[in-house]
Amino acid sequence: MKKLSKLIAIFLIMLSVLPFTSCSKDKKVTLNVYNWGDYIDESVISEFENKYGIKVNYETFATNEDMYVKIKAGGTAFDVAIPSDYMISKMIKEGMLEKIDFSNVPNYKFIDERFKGLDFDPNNEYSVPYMWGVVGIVYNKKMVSDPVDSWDILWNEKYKKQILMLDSQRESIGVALQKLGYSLNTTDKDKLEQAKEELIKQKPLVLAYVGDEIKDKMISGEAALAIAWAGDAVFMKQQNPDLEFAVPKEGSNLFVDCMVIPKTSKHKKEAEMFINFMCETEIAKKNTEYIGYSTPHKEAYKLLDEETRNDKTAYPDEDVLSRCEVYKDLSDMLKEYDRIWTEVKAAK
Ligand code: SPD
Repeated sequence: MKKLSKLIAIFLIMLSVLPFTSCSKDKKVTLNVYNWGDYIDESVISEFENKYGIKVNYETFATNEDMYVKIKAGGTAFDVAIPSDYMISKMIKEGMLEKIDFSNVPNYKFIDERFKGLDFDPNNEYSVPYMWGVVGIVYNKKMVSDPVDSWDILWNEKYKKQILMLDSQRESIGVALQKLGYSLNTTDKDKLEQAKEELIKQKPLVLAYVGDEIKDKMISGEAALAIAWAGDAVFMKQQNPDLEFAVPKEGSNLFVDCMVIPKTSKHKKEAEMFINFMCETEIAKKNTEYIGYSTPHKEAYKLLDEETRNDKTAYPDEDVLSRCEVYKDLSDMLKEYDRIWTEVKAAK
């Protein structure tokens, strides 16, 4: 009996020291990172893993709304996410984001002041800008004979079934609102209803509502016109010189996508290490060159080749920027946007 209790005691001691033995020495932290599709040079992820001995579980989303739903559901404990302006505002209001300890993100100093203190994070507490850009129309010069300077062209019968719209409610409803001369942040129900009617009227002309597939379809000449984020337009123009990009005279959207730490994070320190790493000059340059979007990183920008720095698609002049609006969080009105978008998508 004595022998048995001695054995049990040894077994219990072994169990208690197990977590501190070799097994745990090899156990790596896994960081869950959630980003837009086609929005990173993936070699950067391996560089981070090798440098810090942290494993990255990398997942992608297609719209801010998809990202929000998944983080809210809490199925995956995301440590870093990269939403846009208005969605960051919404997540802050709903208590979904951690405040960042900026003493762990010294490379934040490289971010251009123009992208700090913006409405969605006025005191720079929750977000670190990653990329920015404007929305416009990418078009094929060989297929489009009319001037491309107004959103109206996306309603021109001549281009029936040659038009691509973004499968993203803020972008598509925003374009319809600006076509009508309204702000893309309107919360006026009557104006929103008019925008819905415009989108329904346009539907027979639309070849497809797309996300990242827009690039293949425009590069291959399958479509003539598309709403596009400028960074994607940079990439498309490189692949097909017949493509051009324009920001309509009625105005457009300026977006800022930022790195944030959701409250679901179990590894806040490592999340801050990741964000800081993404702000290393060489890493920011690598991502910018790879994806084609506009960098808010002052030093990375200086290292880009002259042609890229002077590309007006990625870095538009002040006259273009001055007619662009940043999306605001529309709080309860978002339900209206959801309803309108559902009705547009369901319309025959
Ligand atoms: N490949 C998709 C990259 C998306 C960039 N962000 C878009 C901002 C939307 N407001």
